[in-house]
Amino acid sequence: MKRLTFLVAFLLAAQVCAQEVGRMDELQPQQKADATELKLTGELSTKGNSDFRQLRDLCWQLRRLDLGEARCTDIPDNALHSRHRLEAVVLPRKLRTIGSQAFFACSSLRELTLPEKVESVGSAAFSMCTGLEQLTIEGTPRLGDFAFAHLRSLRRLTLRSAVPPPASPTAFEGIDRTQVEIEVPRDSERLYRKAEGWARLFGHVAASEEVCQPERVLVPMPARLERCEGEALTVNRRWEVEAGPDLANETGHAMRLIAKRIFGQTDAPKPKGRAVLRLDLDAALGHPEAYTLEVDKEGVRIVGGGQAGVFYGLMTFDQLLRGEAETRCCAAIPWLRIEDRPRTEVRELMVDPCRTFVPFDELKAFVPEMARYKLNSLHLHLVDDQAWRIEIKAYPELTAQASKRVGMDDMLRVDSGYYTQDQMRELVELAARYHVQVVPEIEMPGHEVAAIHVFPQLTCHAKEVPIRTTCGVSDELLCPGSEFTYEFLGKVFRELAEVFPSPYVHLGGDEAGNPALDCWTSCPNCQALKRQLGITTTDRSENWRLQEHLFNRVIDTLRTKHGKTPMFWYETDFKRIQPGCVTFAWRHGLTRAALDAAVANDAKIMLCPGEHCYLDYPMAPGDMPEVNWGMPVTSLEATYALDPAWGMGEEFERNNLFGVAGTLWSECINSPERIYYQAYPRAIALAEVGWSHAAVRSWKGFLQRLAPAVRDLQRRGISCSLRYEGAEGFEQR
Ligand code: TNX
Repeated sequence: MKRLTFLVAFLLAAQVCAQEVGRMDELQPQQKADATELKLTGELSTKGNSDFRQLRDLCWQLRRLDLGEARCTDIPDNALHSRHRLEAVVLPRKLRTIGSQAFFACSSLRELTLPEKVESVGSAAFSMCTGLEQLTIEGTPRLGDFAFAHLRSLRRLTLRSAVPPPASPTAFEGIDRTQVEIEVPRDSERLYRKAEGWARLFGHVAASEEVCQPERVLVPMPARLERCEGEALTVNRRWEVEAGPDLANETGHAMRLIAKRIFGQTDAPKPKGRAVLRLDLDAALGHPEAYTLEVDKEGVRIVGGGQAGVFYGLMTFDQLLRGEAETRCCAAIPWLRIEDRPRTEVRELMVDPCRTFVPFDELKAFVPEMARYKLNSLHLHLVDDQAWRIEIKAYPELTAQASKRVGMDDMLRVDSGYYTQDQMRELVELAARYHVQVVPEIEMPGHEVAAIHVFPQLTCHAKEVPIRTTCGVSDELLCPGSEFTYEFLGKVFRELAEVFPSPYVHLGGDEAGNPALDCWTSCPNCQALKRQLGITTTDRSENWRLQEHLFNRVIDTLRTKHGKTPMFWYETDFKRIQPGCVTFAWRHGLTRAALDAAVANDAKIMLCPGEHCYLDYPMAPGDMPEVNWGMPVTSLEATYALDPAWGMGEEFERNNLFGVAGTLWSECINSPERIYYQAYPRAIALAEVGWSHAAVRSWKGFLQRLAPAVRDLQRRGISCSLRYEGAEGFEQR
């Protein structure tokens, strides 16, 4: 009877959807954007701008999807990645394979049936489908790593096959089995209990016996790692944290870390004996981020050059406990001594909440993850042509009129939201606890269409422009010949200075029109300013001096009034750079020119060359974002290959190198989970580039040490791209 009710409920749920078409190409763009229920019956494509990519990225309101009659045997990787609104899906009857992360974080899905012919379910295919209550598996598909991880709401699992499907031991990771009713064919339960991958779900968990091999698991690689004589320290103990003064924050991290890794394992046997995690400060280490970590029979001792050093020692300890990440925590750690310190000062990720808004809680969640790998700077790109995302009290119109739009290229979706100043203070405070600084960016003179839309007088001829809904470069620029521009920027930067304590402010400076700075040529105010500055030409040739004037005035205010160091994206139009500024080398192929300019002008340089550091680009051909504005590929190996000194030698590194940064421009990143997918694992490669000294780096070693980090990401329900050679399952696909 119960089953009948389910069947009726399911049929109702799957009831023929309102709109029925063969393939997506039969629908108009607006129909895709409006669709809430779709039934596709044709032969579905899986590559490029495929039916699946369109379902995922264009049908942003889709709630029910019926593919039952579709001619489709393979659902590609990431097919409906993070479609939070999707409530019901009927899978194609002829389906054979489901790709990795195909339904990752489809958090509104309630029930699901895997048809009988399905042969394999890729890794993390349904991970984080946190609303899924009922799952039925008709046949015997191979269930990949973390395929159904974190199904927190799962209450009923029905398995129709008498023979257990071959399952990875992690396939059902993070499921509270006391909440799940499992139904298997009569007389099969014994088989399931014994079968690989199922034992865990049926209640048997073998404790880990792993003795951590630090050389194989730490990332970024520490400067020195030495094994010591002695029997490995068993981990299952009663841990106590002892700390010297001024380490309250780090003590909190230490206790949380122990609770997450060691305690709280439901099946762990009683702890045996005591162990101490001792934390101390010692300025003699010579760098606030330096630390030493020792393991012996008493426990673990971490000494930091400053609080950040102690924190990084803890992050290393966490990785030792995680070991190979076959389980959450290893059994023992060998006696050892680590001496570690960073190679570069600033190791940064840039997040772009303009093209796609990042809800505040998701933005906060990004910080602890980057801090695990000793990344220490979060750069927030708060303003662009497509949106203004930060509350400015002097100009409430900015967020009121420019933080909501419909459309980002072919995705006709609503994108709205902004951060209040209080939220930003909260972010700054949270980030500080993880030793991450938050650097705000306000673009000038280009990438400012959102502000110009609100205040046309910011641009030449007070031109009225709509908020931009496509990617690319806009020709409307802030007008350097108008006093209002300076008044506006002055007020904006004053408020920012009160919210963000970081000593740095980023001023943008990139892609100011095409041809560059041309908007100023026909403007009477700009021409008047030229005359004032003694510039005799009226064409575009010396417009760079207007840009210099604009920057100099703003830089002067930032330095004298707010004590800030300005940063900007390097363009060849910056003919002179003020000493002490930080320039970002980002343009593909222009790194050497940017470095030479920085050295010649006694400026610092942040290395984020597109060919290594643009994490918005796909990691391999066909990886997300499959449809984009023509991005090249930035492979994991390319990111890892970055030399932060760019072959310029030690003197450059000492005097001019500021750090390394990875960018996550969000034109094509349309969900928070996809930010992680783009960032990881390349952000881990970048972390090693920035932290580890050349002598301890090796690509092969990195790949080996990355595998446990990736497994741990998956275990914690975080999305990441597996499109790199050496990743589990990469070869087959
Ligand atoms: C160039 S990088 C830009 C951004 C885009 C990005 C896309 C830079 C300083 N400017 O406005 O979002 O390319 O990859």
